[in-house]
Amino acid sequence: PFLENVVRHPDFLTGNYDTSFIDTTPELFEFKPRKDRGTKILNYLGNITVNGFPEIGNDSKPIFHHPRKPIVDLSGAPQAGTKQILDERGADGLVQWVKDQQNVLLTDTTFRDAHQSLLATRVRTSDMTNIASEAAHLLPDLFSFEMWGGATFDVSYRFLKEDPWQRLERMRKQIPNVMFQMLLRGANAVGYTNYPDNVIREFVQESAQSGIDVFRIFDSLNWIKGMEVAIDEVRQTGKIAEATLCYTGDILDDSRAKYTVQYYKDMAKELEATGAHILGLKDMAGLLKPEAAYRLISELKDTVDIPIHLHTHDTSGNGVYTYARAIEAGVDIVDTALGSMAGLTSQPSASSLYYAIQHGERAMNANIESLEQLSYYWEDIRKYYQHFESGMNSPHSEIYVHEMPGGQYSNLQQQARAVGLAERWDEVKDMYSRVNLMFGDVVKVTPSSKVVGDMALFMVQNDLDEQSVIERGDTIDFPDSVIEFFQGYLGQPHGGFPKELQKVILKDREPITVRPGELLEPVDFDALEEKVAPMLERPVTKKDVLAYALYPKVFEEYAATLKEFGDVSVIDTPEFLYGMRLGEEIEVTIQKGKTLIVKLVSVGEPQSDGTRVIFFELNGQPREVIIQDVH
Ligand code: 3PY
Ligand code: ZN
Repeated sequence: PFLENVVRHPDFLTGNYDTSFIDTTPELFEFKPRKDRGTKILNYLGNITVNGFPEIGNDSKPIFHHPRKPIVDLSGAPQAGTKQILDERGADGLVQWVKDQQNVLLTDTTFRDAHQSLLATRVRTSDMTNIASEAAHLLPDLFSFEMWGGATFDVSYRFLKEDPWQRLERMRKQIPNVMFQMLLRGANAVGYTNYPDNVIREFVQESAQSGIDVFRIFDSLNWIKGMEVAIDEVRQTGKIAEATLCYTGDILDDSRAKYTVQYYKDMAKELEATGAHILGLKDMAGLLKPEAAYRLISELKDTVDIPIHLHTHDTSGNGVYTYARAIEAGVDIVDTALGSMAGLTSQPSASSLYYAIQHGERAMNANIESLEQLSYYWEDIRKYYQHFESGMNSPHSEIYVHEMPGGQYSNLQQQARAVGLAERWDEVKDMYSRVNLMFGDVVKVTPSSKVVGDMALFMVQNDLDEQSVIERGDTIDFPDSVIEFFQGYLGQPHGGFPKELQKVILKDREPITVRPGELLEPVDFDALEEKVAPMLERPVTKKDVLAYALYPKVFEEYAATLKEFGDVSVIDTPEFLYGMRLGEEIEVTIQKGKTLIVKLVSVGEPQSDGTRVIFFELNGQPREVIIQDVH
């Protein structure tokens, strides 16, 4: 099919090509869908209708009304924004532009952290692309859209069975005017463990080429060595390196001497010297109290020359107040989410902040009507994902005690449910803070937060406490993530590891103290490509190979689903998660201009071999598929 595409391409036919033809003509890789695409989709729909979505089960399908969308004239290009400034003036020009702004700038996190923190990262690409053009027209004044990275990468393959690179590329086409921002976990990329340097470098290159402009780079232990390779590579792409310090503890609490204002100032200076274009201050759990924000931002503004970008979570309910104080202290950019996707474990609401600072000296440049209109859309979309809500429905000031990142709360809760600890969730939260102290009071953010969470679950499950871990530790097999952490494979914590506990956990394993990337062999991408090729029914791309390098098993399972059901990202979310009702008729657009009309006619009784025949109409023609009923 590739050759067919080449010889039929108009540029090829007219001789208008050179050796870059293949690189500059991506449509050559868009093959005609295989004939059985419709059948694959019917198989998916039949399967979910009979067996339920793996994490939802056979709940009957709720009635969803059509999401409300703002009426926007999409015929012209959206107003130029930060993307054009970056493209025209380069990274340094963009930084200068930020410094010249009097008003506070906003990053909208609705497409990434907001749903990572409220809905276990489950929002699908189609629900984003369905509103992306409107967002580009309505929010041209944003600093950026945070729309990629963090947990969205693996969750996309693992649970949504869709390609995160496609999300990035599709969104980029629809939003040409505002910078795209991603969260990159330093040497852990978008994973939970350190990767070889060449994986980090290639990943940054590929992400930049696919549309990322701002890389928020952090290390889960605030270990600068773990961020250096990523910062260096981002600078080489000409994009923005937002090197980040993670906030933990409480600078105003004298009894907690480990993470002081001086600690953050020293780190900020070092990040600036390492090449940061922007200093990120990442308050992943929402621990930065309003007065602490005023103090810290004021001191950091006096310490570095680069702009400061603050990220918080609203778990305590104090988020807008924290931002208001940070804005008074001179913070340049803050992260907010659209109202209906804001608050609690997510970011503070953009529209609430709008009113809070409306008549102040640094009011934001946003149209409140636009923010509200887009919020209505997400209010409706959020209902699709109700099963993934954490159940938290009021502010939790206990966050100041357990210190759990907003992005982890709903995910850890889901993990606890999966191992039968749903009833003991309060104990898990309490154990989380005790494990933090056992570990020496560490920065908790992915993946170090996952290690703390894994250990907390493990201890509750096995009825262990601090003392029994030490006393009986030599007979206990600790979770792999905990062992790797104490081996130094996530880097070195500030102040080192608690020695006694480290010995108990490692037994006769030797810890490392150097950067793990110095010990890991570079990945052989050609060898991986050969492994990946047979998994796919299309040519392998660098993106597939990178995904496989980061998550071999997850990618393999994704590829298997792709073979069985085709590209399921084209199915609307209600059907994707809940299947179809008897008599229901839906449309599935499998490619531009090609829409399938699918009607569920009947579901047959189970046969002796456990299968059922499902009767559909596909574009008016009767079709049946046979589904194994797993109940
Ligand atoms: C992530 O790493 O995914 C986070 O959001 C951490 O806060
Ligand atoms: Zn966050």
